[in-house]
Amino acid sequence: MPMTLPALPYDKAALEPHIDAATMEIHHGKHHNAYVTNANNALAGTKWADADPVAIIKALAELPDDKRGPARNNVGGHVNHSMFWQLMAPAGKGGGGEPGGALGAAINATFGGFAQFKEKFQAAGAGRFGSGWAWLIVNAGKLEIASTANQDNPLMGKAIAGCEGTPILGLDVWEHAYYLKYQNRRPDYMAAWWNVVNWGKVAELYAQAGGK
Ligand code: MN3
Repeated sequence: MPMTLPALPYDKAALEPHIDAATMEIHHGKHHNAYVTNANNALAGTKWADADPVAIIKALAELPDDKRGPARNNVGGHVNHSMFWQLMAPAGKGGGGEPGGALGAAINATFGGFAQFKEKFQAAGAGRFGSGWAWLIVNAGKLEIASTANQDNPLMGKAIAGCEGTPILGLDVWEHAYYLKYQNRRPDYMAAWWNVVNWGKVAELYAQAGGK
């Protein structure tokens, strides 16, 4: 089956005031939708047309030369955004707070505490020049913070993305993710975003990724 735009798991206004409804509507309905359309157009008629999007971005090296760039950008964009919506929830209703359990313990052990983790994660987002993503990944069972350019994803591997591992948390730092409400103030957007992070989902991904 070709790729399809997944529905948002909450109303477009549900993340207010941290992420505004107009941004969510355009980000999901226009930007994400364009990645889906462009990905399907690029891969139509190839054996990759009906493949699992995650499998495609893990296998970019195997794609025909003329499909690799479009797939990197557009299947990457589809995978990244499909995950991003799931990683958020309305503040106080699944969003915000601090991670507990094995994930909370691993964050404390790896980064020295939740506050230190947030600081390092935001630094990765602030340090990404232009467009890209900040990530918390599991690499060989260990937590790492990374960032990628454009729609690259750590699952693409080090040679392409500059880092490798399984992402369990990702923050979109493209201007389209925050410009309507925050204009040039990316740090303010990143600081507000913690109020809507769905730590239950992150913990689930941490367990699936073999975090320990
Ligand atoms: Mn985006």
